[in-house]
Amino acid sequence: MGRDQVDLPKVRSLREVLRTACNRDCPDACGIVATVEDGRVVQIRGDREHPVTRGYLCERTSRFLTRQYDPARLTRPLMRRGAEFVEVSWDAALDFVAAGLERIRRESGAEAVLHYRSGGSLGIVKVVNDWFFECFGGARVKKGDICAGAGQAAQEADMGFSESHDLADLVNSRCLLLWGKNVTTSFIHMLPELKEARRRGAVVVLIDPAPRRAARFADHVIQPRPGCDRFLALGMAQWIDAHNAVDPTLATWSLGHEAFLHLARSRPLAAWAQAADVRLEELENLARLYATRGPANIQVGWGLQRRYHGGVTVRVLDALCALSGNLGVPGGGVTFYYARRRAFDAERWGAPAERRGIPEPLLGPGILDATDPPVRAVVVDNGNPVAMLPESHTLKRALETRELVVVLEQFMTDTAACAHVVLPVTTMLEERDVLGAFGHHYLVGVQPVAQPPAAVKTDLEIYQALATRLGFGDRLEGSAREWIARLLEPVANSVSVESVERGAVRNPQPHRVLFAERRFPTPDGRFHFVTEVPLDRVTPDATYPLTLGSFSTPQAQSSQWARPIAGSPLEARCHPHAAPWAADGAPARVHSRLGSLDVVVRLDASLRPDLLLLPKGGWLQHGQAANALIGAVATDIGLGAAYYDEPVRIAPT
Ligand SMILES: Nc1nc2c(c(=O)[nH]1)N[C@H]1C(S)=C(S)[C@@H](COP(=O)(O)OP(=O)(O)OC[C@H]3O[C@@H](n4cnc5c(=O)[nH]c(N)nc54)[C@H](O)[C@@H]3O)O[C@H]1N2
Ligand SMILES: Nc1nc2c(c(=O)[nH]1)N[C@H]1C(S)=C(S)[C@@H](COP(=O)(O)OP(=O)(O)OC[C@H]3O[C@@H](n4cnc5c(=O)[nH]c(N)nc54)[C@H](O)[C@@H]3O)O[C@H]1N2
Ligand code: SF4
Ligand SMILES: [Mo]
Repeated sequence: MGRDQVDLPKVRSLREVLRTACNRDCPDACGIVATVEDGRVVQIRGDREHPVTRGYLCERTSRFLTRQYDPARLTRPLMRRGAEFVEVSWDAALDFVAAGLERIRRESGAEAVLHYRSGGSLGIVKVVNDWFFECFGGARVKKGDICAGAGQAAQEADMGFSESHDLADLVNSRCLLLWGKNVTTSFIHMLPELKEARRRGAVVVLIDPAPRRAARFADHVIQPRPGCDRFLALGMAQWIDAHNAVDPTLATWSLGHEAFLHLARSRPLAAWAQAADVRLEELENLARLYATRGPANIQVGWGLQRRYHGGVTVRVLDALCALSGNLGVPGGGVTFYYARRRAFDAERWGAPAERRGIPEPLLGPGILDATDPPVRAVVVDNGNPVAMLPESHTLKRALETRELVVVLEQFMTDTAACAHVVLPVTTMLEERDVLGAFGHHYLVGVQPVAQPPAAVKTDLEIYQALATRLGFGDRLEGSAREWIARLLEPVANSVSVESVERGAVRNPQPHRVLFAERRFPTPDGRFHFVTEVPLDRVTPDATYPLTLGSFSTPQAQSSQWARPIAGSPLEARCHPHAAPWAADGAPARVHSRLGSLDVVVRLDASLRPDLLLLPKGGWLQHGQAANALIGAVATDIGLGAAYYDEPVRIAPT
């Protein structure tokens, strides 16, 4: 044996640098570079080669390793015994679940089972979870989408589908309206494009009743009355018309612009400004800027449409874009959503559109009220509806009164705590999948980079094991990689499993500029102007004078916190005039018609005095769920949830 060999260490260092992606419910779909030592991830950072990620991750995911290695992570199947959970074997848990589902289907039909999947992962392989319930016989499903349902339905009505120009096209804009777009919290990888557009001379206006940090990236800030943006936009349409800035070609590719303009002219400009609670000059200046400094792009925030009139609000913004000649031009457009599932053959594996379901915003009352058959079992994966859907207490009661509740989870969430069986699942660092993004056009592969705890399974493995027990195992067969290959079928000519595993690949389908030919996938090929806009608004009363906003915080992905929140007080942020009796830090209580929560007051003079903000994602078991105060109300179209229209009051304790 030579000397060199003797000196070699016995075990080679198992330090590897691996590429994967972040599957969280976020527009950015970042590439991740993970440093792994002996199966344990010791560092994650943003992929520098991903054209949108550009080497950095957000605050919440930079801290993901504390979640990954949190001792509170679920690592064994649990079954309820009275008020307690006990650890059981996988066979015991899966046999129990399969037997329960089979019995309920035999006695009441497959629709007595409700499957609820939400945004725990945007990985496309998660559609196999839905496919399980189709093969099972067609379980009940959620209808609509609390996240973006109203805005998507709006854009489908106007333009046939909801898609966007390439993110990189932003730099061609000379005027950018961030309309309720929280770029510093919820879409941080838009910032480089935004900064570059400004460097090239774009003027940026933030239109948001609660502007916060995003104001730093704007030249002007306008704070309309919450839920009243459509009045501001109608006023702008009137100004554009009065100043002969209407696209002269409209009649050849659209329908309804006359009726839309009739509506815009139906009130004096000052009345529109007053209805939106902005100054007349603000409205006029905004209209002038938008109409004369083209190409101009409107970035429609998702928060804007989580209101009673959310759908019609987005329709008015679409109309404004079309009216002003900004549709279909580089640097223009009205950007709401990127069709993240478009590259995938996902619809084939989900529930058909006519399947009976429960509107997602009304899930709690919907489960309680369902008949013929009633909902007897609920299976939840990738979601924490008790904390995240409106009327947390109703949802909790709905789950607690079912015969069988099964939750596939990583942590003992408010929803898992209501289950009869909790099945522990892998995290995004432990599984294989592929992502499309709802904020850009790149696809990227998710690879397992960490060793999962021994007794943890992927959703795919769990549903495959259940399918085998229920006699349709063959229909779910295939590894995650095989499923990815099946799902990538629509783009198989140019995108392969291997290519997405190597890093970001642009989805070849979307045009870089949308609707350049001014042809639309609507039934008649035309753009449709909204012609009816409700003019009423939610008027807070003396009992509940404030409107509750519960928007994203940098520290959490919905109810998944980067740092523990138990023990730290829930902060309610408001203008000093909204709580004139309070000093900053004072204890108080927030009341709505549904209940109340203990808070500490944070005074913030940058907010409108008619708003009160609580963080999104607080847990019910910590007394911090904003959704305990928010009523289950659907948006005007698309079955979104009107999360931000709940009137509240703050009072000393
Ligand atoms: N850090 C973090 N990032 C996230 C998430 C998270 O939980 N945490 N969630 C992710 C998810 S699920 C999604 S869908 C997206 C969410 O993206 P958004 O829904 O855009 O997220 P929010 O940051 O909550 O922003 C809502 C914004 O809308 C504004 N707004 C509310 N009502 C109105 C109104 O009536 N008019 C106007 N003009 N503005 C209004 C609010 O003031 C706020 O700035 O972000 C994702 N990103
Ligand atoms: N008050 C208020 N409520 C809101 C909002 C708001 O702005 N205000 N925003 C709404 C929006 S936009 C959205 S999208 C929803 C989000 O609602 P949810 O999607 O329910 O939100 P999360 O809290 O992220 O819950 C996802 C759960 O999935 C788990 N999970 C993660 N990965 C996996 C996996 O691979 N498999 C399984 N089985 N589980 C996994 C996580 O541990 C987490 O508990 O919340 C909505 N609720
Ligand atoms: S949560 Fe969003 S911004 Fe953060 S790392 Fe994941 S994809 Fe990127
Ligand atoms: Mo969302």
